[in-house]
Amino acid sequence: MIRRIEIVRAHINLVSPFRTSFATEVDRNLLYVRVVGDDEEGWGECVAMAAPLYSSEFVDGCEEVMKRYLIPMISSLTTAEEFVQKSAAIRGNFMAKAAIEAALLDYQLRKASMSLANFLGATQTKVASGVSVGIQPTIDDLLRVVAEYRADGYVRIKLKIEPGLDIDRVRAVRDAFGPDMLLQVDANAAYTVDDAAHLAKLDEFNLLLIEQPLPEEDIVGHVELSKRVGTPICLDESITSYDVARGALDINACSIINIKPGRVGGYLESKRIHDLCLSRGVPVWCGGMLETGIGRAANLALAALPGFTLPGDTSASKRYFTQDVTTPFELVDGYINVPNTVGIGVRPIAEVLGAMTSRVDSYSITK
Ligand code: OSB
Ligand code: MG
Repeated sequence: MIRRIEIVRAHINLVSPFRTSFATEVDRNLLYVRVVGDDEEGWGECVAMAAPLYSSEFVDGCEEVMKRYLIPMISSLTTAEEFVQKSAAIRGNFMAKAAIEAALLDYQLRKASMSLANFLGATQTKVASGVSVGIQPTIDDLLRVVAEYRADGYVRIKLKIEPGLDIDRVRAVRDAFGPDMLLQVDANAAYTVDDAAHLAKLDEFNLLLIEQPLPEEDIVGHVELSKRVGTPICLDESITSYDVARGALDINACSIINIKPGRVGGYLESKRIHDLCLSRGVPVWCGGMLETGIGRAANLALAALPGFTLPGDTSASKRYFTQDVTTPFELVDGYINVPNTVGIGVRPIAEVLGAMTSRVDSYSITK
């Protein structure tokens, strides 16, 4: 029986600033959900950023939605599946819902002695890892950073781009690392459909994909862009649910999807999107939101499903943090092992989390 839900607020620094077209992140403002039962507990990580710059959600807003609307929906016997059904009445707020769903899943799967990977239908025991490279001050910096990640063993490089820091950056990396390196770009919605001819200049670099070139709401713009650019278009921000994914594929807005559990409201919804894409032969890959080990563990379980045929942004802990909150995830020959014990397979290390924690709020479950 679930006795209480805790919201744990904490802080962690990134090993280096991460610049995208929308912000420069130097740290993570963390929110964990802890489901505490009689003899088991479950953990989930909220992926929302401190400010609503990637999507409309932000971490303090997620906490407010959790405490006012989502936690009151939970009773002592609520399952993750029931929570997803009930919380559908609350519109949007995917990242807030996903963190609670993840904690409930971890809790119930631990009680059932099953791993999240098995529960979701994983077919791999390790997943190939890519790395997302932030916008660097200069091309020399970029080449140095990419060389370091290649030396670490990352099998795919993703370059963040924005208008003015795009074609030349990609050309420099392609020239330096050769035609065989798996390479893709992510614009985080920084362009408009009028930039189609400009983005088509990326076609000569044989990229795996261009991720989210246009704004979240401009799904129809991506249809037009897909016709004018040869490189496959992949959607990230725009795909907020199974229904949106189905519609985007129906109208040919994209040919690849980045699945981020936080962005679509959870692992169960992610699985549905995966199954849809697998049935249609559409490749998917697992995105990231600079998660610590709690969110990373669950993402690795998802990324082990058979439709995840492209390397994800599931990088090793040390790419982000000097000391992760869990046992660190490590890259071995370009792969990261999928946790295969029970639930998400990891727990925060008490002393590490304790030192990072600013506040814990506890909500008793009495119904
Ligand atoms: O667009 O994929 C993105 C990080 C934060 C917010 C959005 C994105 C990203 C990344 C890094 O690209 C993914 C990761 O390594 O976790
Ligand atoms: Mg992205």
